[in-house]
Amino acid sequence: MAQNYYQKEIETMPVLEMKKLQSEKLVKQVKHVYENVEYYRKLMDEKGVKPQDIKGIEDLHKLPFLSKADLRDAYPYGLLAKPLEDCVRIQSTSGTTGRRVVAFYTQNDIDLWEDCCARAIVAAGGSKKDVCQVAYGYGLFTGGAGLNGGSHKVGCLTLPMSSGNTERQIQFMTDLGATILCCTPSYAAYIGETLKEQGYKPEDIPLKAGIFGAEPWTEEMRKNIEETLGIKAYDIYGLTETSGPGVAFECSEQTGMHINEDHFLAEIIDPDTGEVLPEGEKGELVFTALDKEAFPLLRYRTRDICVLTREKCSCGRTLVKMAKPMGRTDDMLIIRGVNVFPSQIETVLLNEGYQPNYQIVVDRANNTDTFEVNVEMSPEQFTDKVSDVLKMEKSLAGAMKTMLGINPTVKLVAPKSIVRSEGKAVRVIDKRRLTEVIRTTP
Ligand code: DLL
Repeated sequence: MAQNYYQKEIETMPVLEMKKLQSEKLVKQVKHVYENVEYYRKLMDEKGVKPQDIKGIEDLHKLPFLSKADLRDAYPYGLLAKPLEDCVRIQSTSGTTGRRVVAFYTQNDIDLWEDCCARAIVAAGGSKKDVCQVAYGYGLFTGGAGLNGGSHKVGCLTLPMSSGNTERQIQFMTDLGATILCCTPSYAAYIGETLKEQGYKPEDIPLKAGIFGAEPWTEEMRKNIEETLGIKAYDIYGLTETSGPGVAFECSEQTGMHINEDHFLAEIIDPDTGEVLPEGEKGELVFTALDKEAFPLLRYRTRDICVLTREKCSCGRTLVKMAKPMGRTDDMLIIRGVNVFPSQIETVLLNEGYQPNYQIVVDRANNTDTFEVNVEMSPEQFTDKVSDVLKMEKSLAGAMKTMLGINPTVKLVAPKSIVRSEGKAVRVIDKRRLTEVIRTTP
């Protein structure tokens, strides 16, 4: 297959040249961060490292890590490296408790982010001749905004659908002849199923490619989506903290995602010791954002478990590849594309006067995640009057929706009916089996 690139010089740059570019950018970025962010200055001072100690990427290991806990501590403005008047946008995702992750962007940050998404669209065969249907959520979530921007940069006719309203998605897709679909893999599967129910065969569907990410998905799921929609399905990875989608993207080889390493310097570390692991070993993915101005990240611990490889790729790109994320080192769940932490549920329960005795059950029915939270009533709260229980469940589900952004089915259960564990409480029963479960840190 003939290859197209969005920024050929970067995407096919010889590795040594790329490392030189990364080194130059890193030196500048560390200086920018040290001079403009007190939080980083403190972290670096505590570790006894000054900007002049960082002469290139070989010195990266000297820098302290940054974690989601730091983002929470520094919320909302503590990690800003540019004056607010230079910032033009925020995007946001769930934090571990009540505080969300808020990322800031200058216009330049948005430009570079959109370039990353444009690279992904072109790698999936996109060009200005395409009609690109963006069915990721718009708003605070980065999926809609990122792919929308990338699609504009490529010059596709962009359909800014946002997620949901599947009937309308199908109507626009078929009436306007969408050729590229961007959404979560589970939503793609759901759209596929609905099309099938409506009597569409893969050859009747105008799509040729899909760019799916934001949650784990298996090779079986890829095969299923490809067959139902008659497309080639490409993976895309990113996180709000690093801008959003487009940190890494798949090419036609479909054997891992190329990291846009001119912007994001990747490391794999041992999640327990913090030691940097050699290429090919499995560990926690850590990113340093080399160009981000407003919300820069040095050695940000993603909690995603992954492997990097630099094997030659037939697409001609020299960018290092990451495997599909293989799990998390924390207890974050991704339900219907939304990040959910059990600690958020606990916060809601305590705020609403419940004890933190609960269990989350996640499953998948008709390609859609089901999300149930069983919560124990205390003896004082207990009632067997059905209408009262329904009212309490509704009110609790509403509070959870406000915190999480998605609606759980809340079931109140009798006091002491959730099995007590003698060790760690089993808070989550995830029946979807999308990744292996790796829990290294409590
Ligand atoms: O999910 C950004 C995104 C939007 C990526 C659209 C791709 C497409 P967050 O809400 O901050 O950002 O969630 C980030 O989602 O740390 C991973 O655990 C998970 N994740 C993202 N992409 C993938 C993927 C967006 N392709 C968190 N495969 C990350 C598996 C993914 N997990």
